[in-house]
Amino acid sequence: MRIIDLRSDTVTKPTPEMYEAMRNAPLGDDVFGDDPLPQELERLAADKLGKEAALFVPSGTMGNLLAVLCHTQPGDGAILEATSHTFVFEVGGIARIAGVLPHVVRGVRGFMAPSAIEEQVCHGDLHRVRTSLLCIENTHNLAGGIALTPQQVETMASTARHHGMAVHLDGARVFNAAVALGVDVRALTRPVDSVMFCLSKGLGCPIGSVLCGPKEFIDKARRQRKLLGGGLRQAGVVAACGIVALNTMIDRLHEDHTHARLLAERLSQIEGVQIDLSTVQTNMVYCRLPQKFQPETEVTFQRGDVVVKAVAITAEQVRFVTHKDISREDVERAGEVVAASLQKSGD
Ligand code: TLP
Repeated sequence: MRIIDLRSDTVTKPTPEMYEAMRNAPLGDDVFGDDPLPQELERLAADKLGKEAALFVPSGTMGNLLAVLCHTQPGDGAILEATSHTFVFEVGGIARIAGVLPHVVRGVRGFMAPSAIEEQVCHGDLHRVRTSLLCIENTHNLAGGIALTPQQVETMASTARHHGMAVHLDGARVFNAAVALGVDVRALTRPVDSVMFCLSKGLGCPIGSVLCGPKEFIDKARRQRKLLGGGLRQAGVVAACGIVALNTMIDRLHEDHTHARLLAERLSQIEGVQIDLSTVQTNMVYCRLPQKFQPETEVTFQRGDVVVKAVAITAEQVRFVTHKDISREDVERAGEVVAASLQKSGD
C-alpha cells in the first residue's frame, strides 16, 4: 500500500542530516541550563526573527499559551481572529489556564480591519476587562494558508499599540509566509512584540517550536514553561534538528508551495470540487467536496493500492497540505486518486 499523506506538514520525518545531528548531539540538562544545543537554537532563532531572545518549547500550542500568559494578567482580555488556531484549536487554554477573556474579530482572509479591532478594545472601566493583547496568525491556517503582508501585519499591530496593547504573532508557518511573499521574515516579525514559530511543520523537525521576543518576556516565559511542565532535560536531542532546520529547510519551502498550487489546479478540475484558488498561497489547499464530513477527522481516498490522506477541518472543508516528503509525482498521483475515488462514490 502506498500512502500519500497530505493531512498536515506535521507528519514530516526528520532528514538524514537531522538524524545525524541527533546522534551526535552533545547533551546536558536544559533545566539546569547546561544543555548547549537548545541555547544555540534559541540564539539562532532570535537572530533570524530579529528578536532579543528565544525559548525552545515542545509545541506551538504551548508557545502561544506562554505568550498569552506573559503578555497579560488573569482577567484581561485578548483580541483574536475568529478562526485563529489559538481561538479554535488550542482547547481554550487562554481562557482556562491564562484566565483571559477572548474577544473575537471576524477577519477577511486572516486580516483584522483596524475598525474591527478597535470595536473590541476595552479599557478596564468598572464593568469591563482591560484588553491587553492582540494575537495575529500568519500564515493564517483556516483562511487557507494565506500569507499576510508586512503592511497588513503593521496595520493590525499599530492599531493595537495605539491602544496600549501588546502584539503576539502565531507564526507557526511564518517562514512559509516570508518565502511566499519573497520578504525577509523580519519584515513580518518586526511589527510584533513576540512570535511563535513551529519547527515541527514545514521545517521537518519531529518536535518543537520556538517563542521569540524581548529578553525580559522570554525570562518570564522560561519560568512559565516550567509551570506548564515544558521544562525538558536533554532537549538538545530535538534542538539539534531545529538547528539543521533553520540552516537548511527554509529556502526549500517554495517547492511545497508550487506543489500545493499544482494540486489545487488538479483538484479544481474535478466535478463537484470547489476551491478558491486565490487562497492557495502557501502549502495548503482547502476545498469543498460534494459530501459532508465529521470535522477534525481523517479523510481517505483510494484507488488500487494508493491511499491519499487529508483532513476534514470543518464539515464542509477538506484540507490537503504539501510538505518536504511529498514530491511532484505524489501530487500528480494524489490528484488522480481523488478524482477516481470521487467519481466512484458519485456513481
Ligand atoms: N496546527 C495543526 C492542527 O492543530 C490543525 C495543523 O495540522 O495545521 N498555530 C497554528 C497556525 C497551527 O496550525 C498549529 C497546528 C499550531 C499553532 C499548534 O502547533 P502544535 O501542533 O505544535 O501545538
